[in-house]
Amino acid sequence: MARGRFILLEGCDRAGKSTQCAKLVAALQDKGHAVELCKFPDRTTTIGQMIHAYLTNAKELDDKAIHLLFSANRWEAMQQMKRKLRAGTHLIVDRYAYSGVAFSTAKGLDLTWCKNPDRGLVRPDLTFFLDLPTVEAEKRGGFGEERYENRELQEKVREVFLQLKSKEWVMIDARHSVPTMHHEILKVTEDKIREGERDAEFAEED
Ligand code: 2DT
Ligand code: MG
Repeated sequence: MARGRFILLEGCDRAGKSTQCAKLVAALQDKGHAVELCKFPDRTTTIGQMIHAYLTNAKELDDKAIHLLFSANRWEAMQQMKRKLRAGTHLIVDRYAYSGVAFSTAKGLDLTWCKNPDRGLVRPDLTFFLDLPTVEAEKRGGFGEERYENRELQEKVREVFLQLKSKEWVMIDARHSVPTMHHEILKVTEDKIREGERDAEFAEED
């Protein structure tokens, strides 16, 4: 059996990541795939509740301490994510370590220091970056409710994201309509899933 694929959607706030993740999960389920959604930060755990308190301004934390909590929130999910991937379940992931590095570096922490705690986490097989100019993000509903949701920081975050970008990233113009983006994301994801299935077949023939 083919290992599940780890599909990551990254991007700035209000780019439509959560909408696209939900649509991708539903479309793959419809086509008969085993697929689950993961979201970071996962606010349901004890660590996630501390992160939530910080993001909603109920709690103050040192920049390095909150960075490590975001990373710990990924590490605490690792065993379960690996088990699911091994069992053939595809994971659609809403934010991951790139967000961790982009936000903390934008706040002024050292880039290499920020990358270190996430070293060794399971790597995505495919990364989409939903790119949206900050002025467009600001026009969308809800901007400004949580910590980090201001133009100055968002612009820096986007710059760091674009600095982290590798040639494997699939760039999605988030100014496009929801269905247009979905169509493209689904097509590239299905190609990646087929590639994984082909690799598994060849491995069996060996
Ligand atoms: P959501 O709006 O997607 O719930 O994110 N963030 C996220 C970090 O600073 N570091 C991280 O490692 C992650 C995963 C981005 C809430 C905010 O948390 C930021 C926005
Ligand atoms: Mg948010």
